[in-house]
Amino acid sequence: MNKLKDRLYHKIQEHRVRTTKLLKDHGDKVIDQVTVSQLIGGMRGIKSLVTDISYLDPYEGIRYRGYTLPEVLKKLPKAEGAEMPFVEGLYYLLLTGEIPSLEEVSRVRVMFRNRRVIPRYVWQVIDSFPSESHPMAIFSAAVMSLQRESHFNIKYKRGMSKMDYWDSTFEDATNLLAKMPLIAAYIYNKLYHPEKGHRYPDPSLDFGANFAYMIGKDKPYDDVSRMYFIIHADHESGNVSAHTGHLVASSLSDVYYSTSAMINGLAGPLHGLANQEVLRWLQGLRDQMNGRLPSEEEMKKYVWDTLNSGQVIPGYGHAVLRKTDPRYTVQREFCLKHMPDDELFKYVDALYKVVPDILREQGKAKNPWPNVDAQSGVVQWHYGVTQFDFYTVLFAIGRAFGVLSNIIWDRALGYPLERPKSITTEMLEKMVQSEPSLVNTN
Ligand code: CMX
Repeated sequence: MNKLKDRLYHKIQEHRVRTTKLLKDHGDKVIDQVTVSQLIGGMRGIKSLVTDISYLDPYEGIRYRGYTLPEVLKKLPKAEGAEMPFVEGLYYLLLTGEIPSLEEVSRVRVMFRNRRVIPRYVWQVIDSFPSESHPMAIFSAAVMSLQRESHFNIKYKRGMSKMDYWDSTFEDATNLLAKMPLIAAYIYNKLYHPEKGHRYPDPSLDFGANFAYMIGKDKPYDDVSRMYFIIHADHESGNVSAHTGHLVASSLSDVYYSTSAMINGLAGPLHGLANQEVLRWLQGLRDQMNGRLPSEEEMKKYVWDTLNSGQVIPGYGHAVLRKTDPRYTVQREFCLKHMPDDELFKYVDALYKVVPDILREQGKAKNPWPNVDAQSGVVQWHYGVTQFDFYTVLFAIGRAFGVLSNIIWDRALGYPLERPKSITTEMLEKMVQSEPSLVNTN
């Protein structure tokens, strides 16, 4: 067994006892109540999932394994001269809850490097897509096509103990994670730089630096990649992409099916695709201004026009957060250091000054503050990744770390098939009439 897997197994054995005890001693304890508005309103806030990989506090933002993002970025080992840590170290942290040493990260790097081989049929699947296809559709299909490589499926068919599900899931997850940047880079080069062709990975480079190399970007884009993959990795289990991955995997579909489904959920404009929408919306403003920076009044008018036409302001608001997203702040600080004079960055910064007040005045959004997507496209644009429909693919690579770490743990702890109960509107109407306490909105 490799060192990471060894450590993970140790953690799993410790944790199984806790889950078993909770179920055995407290299985009937009530944790939450459900209101009618939650039932009709997308299940907002109902405590109905368990994960130890990350926790999202509405005011503080995300913590991975108890660490805030600034702590994660500070504590995880870095390459010499790098500003951002190795993404491989994040995988170790998400899986085990421990900050790895440089040596432990080196071992994970070798493990990823040895799994970078992509079967030829994956390139053929990508090549068969029309060039106008959205990169998220191509990415999802390419991941899906790898399904025949699943170790979990082979072992399941042969007959495998439930206690061992996590092991082959770990193998599948690690294989897929190692391959995702290569697939994404191939899609990028094919769609946007066909004249340059495919670039093979550089075995000397880490996850983030190799991705930068494969899409032809110089420093500091290696740090941009690392930052991007790390900050997008997880946002606890209820968001659409994480929940989709978990749900699909709960039927014992393998990680290829689950990750492809996760990518499809992320591709919606209310979720990961918002990073592309922000850029599209900002371009609209820039076009109206003929390239000059708008005055505060002009900016306010653009925001109000968007709202009055019934559209949302992309990159603002959140289902859980009630303050500025720390993922926005991490990127903003990177921008202030590396690109303070960037024109788009100035637009985004100017928007930060006007949008929250307008959303408050409109009175609909519960959270008027920016989320991660308000800032991330600007960083990519600055370093020449101007094809904004590609941004969500980058988000998906990062998100796969959290989703796959969760699926490994789901299997380790024997989480069952997910199956909430639904009722009809008529039943609901009858229930609220006969049981007034059910409509208590406290
Ligand atoms: N602009 C305009 N209206 C907004 C808004 C925004 N940025 N954010 C919320 N609202 C509106 C909602 O559309 C809703 O309106 P209705 O009552 O007419 O349906 C109302 O305010 C209440 O919504 P909420 O409870 O504050 O927010 P939700 O939990 O329903 O939705 C989210 C959260 C993110 C979908 C929403 O804020 C939004 O659409 N934001 C813009 C898209 C975006 O940036 N998405 C990315 C989120 C991060 C990510 O997942 O990547």
